[in-house]
Amino acid sequence: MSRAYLALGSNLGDRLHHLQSAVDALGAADTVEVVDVSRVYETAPVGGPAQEAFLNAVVAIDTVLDPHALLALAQRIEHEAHRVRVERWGPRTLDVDVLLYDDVRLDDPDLTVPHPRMWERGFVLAPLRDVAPELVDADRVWEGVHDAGLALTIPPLV
Ligand code: GSY
Repeated sequence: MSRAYLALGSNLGDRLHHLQSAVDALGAADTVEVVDVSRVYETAPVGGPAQEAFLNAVVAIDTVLDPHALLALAQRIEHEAHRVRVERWGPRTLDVDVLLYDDVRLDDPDLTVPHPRMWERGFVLAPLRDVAPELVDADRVWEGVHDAGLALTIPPLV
């Protein structure tokens, strides 16, 4: 069993619903156990065209999937959210990114772990700190990253 952390993001449509659907889909997979979910953060968009604010969160999971199979599951969940992304870095219904997978380091054409830009992104680090406080400096603050006062639910074990 491996511990992995996934970043969720949405800035199109019912953003909280998209994040909760992703958590529920992870919980429904018999290869994944959802261990913890972060608070939900409203975050100013980083990069890309002018666009709406994101909701971001991080999910801690235990899984028997290898990193590539986990990426395939993440992409299936994005697809099932009817992911819309008109342009690169533009608005999207749902992003599910593999951040960390145990201590694995991977640099494959389709998957880099740890996620190559995660350590410079407040919208990733603030929620990651909720579920893995040992990984992120307790004193750090990030401009444009605020607790949205919304909560995600961990699906019950089946
Ligand atoms: O993969 C990340 C998608 N994304 C985001 C995001 O999730 N949150 C914020 N605040 N900005 C972003 N820019 C991109 S691309």
